[in-house]
Amino acid sequence: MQMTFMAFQLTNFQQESFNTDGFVVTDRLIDAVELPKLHKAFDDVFNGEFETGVRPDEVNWQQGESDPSLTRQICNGWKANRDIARIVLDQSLGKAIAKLSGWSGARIMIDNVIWKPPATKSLGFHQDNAYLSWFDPGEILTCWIALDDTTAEGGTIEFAKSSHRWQLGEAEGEFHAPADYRKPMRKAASRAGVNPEIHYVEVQAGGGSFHHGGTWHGSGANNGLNPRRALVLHAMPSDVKYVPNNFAQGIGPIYSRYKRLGDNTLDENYFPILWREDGYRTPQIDDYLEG
Ligand SMILES: O=C(O)CCC(=O)C(=O)O
Repeated sequence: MQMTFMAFQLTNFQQESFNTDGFVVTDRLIDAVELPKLHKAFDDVFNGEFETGVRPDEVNWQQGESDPSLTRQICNGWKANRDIARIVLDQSLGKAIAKLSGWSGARIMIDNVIWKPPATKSLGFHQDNAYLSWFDPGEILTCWIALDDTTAEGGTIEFAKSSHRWQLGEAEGEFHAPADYRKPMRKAASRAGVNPEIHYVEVQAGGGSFHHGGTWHGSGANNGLNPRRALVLHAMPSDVKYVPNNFAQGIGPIYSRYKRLGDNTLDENYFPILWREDGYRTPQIDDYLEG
């Protein structure tokens, strides 16, 4: 059974603004009715309660153990919690991502579960594609879904406009709580001879954005009064392959553990295909979502 509940539809206008700016903001990616379940899922995974019994691939923050001044982050929450999985494995989001990027299909690379309570610190600017030299092609396209109303003051995600047209730089700087979260982006802008123009994604809960893997993005401290939670789907082309010689780079050391011996194709158990133009979607996704 297909579990699509929102069926996001991309418009031509959205495609054009994505091509020009390297991102596009949209008012509605998921229905408001989904939000309470997702807020509960966030409570659970940051409390170490993993519905499926599987620990996410990266658990960077846990209640009672971790620094409360940091933005909370977990990667691949979909393996631990089916309410998270229902969103990040959604077919219509996979289709929109493939269309925006011109790929014949899209599969999940990782999700990112991000929770920035009031008074927590920034996340450093980066280009997602700078971390992917162990994949061919090393391309990501990201869907960022706000689970709270977002504001610049509250530390929403921000983009440097048209920065996907600047050169792809080296991965540099801290992701969590850097002293100057925009510094690597400013250096890149200066190399490109550009005065960067920042766009803040200010949307109601359930809205969000898509961004190109070359687009510089990050987010400031939460200086507001409300939490800022976001669920992030990082997708890559359905026919991507491993580049084993580059496993030591970027996030390769974590995700290369899913490589099959003697085979550079990616295993659909760990990187399911969300949508392909020939109609294929990893069939086991829907069994998994039903529990
Ligand atoms: O939510 C944010 O502030 C940034 C998220 C992000 O950069 C990511 O998921 O790669």
